[in-house]
Amino acid sequence: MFTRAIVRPPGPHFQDGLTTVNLGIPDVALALKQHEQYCQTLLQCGLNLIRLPANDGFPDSTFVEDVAVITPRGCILTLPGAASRAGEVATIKETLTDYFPDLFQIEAPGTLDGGDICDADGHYFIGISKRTNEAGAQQLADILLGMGYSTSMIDVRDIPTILHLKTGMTWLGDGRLAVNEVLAGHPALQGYELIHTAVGEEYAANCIRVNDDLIIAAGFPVFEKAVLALGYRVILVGMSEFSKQDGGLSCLSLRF
Ligand code: CIR
Repeated sequence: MFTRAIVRPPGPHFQDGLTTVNLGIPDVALALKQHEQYCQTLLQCGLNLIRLPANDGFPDSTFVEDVAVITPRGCILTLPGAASRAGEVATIKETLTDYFPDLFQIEAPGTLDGGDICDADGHYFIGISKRTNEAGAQQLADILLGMGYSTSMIDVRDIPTILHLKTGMTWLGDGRLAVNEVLAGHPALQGYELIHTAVGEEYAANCIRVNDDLIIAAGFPVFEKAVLALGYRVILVGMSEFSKQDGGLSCLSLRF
């Protein structure tokens, strides 16, 4: 059960952040509107919001998910794999310390982005990606093991369409994962019910289950229909401007 979420709006230079996709330059005013719609949705789901101020020194800092991994048993500060993002951790540490006095920390030479971590009810899938290296993944696995959790690693480095593990999969609860085809065959995912995204709807695989609600990106009708048919209470949020910067719904908040 989540009660809180940390969010940070995009700053005036949001369009200067990193991207690997060719979807055009984001409209910052529209991104701000979409961010507010996202915040209102989390409020509607019953969460209290901890709103950090925009930090224009870090154009990707609206993607707060990447700087920490929060579990019910403790919080781990990450060390983002992109040099331009490593400094974001210091800008959120104080806020996290208010809630988690004993923070763990991923340390060099390890790197790790929160977007590579998928919590499936106490089993943590850890993506090894262009951002999360093996040393970072192993440090996190050791910390999670110490907390009594289990982990499995999924290497996505050779999948060009997947920046972070959660670009391509989400834990939906109830033994289910939403997945892109490129991940569906991975041995670590066997035993789960897999909800496949349709061709052309890969972006929809990044969604967020918040207590009784499932927040999905607007504009993916096949996926929407599939999750509605499974009985989820679905809320749609427009994500066009964040998708241009490789960001998905999960990236925009730290929920705990
Ligand atoms: C980046 O490349 O780091 C940002 N433009 C996007 C980060 C998206 N975060 C995520 O998937 N957790």
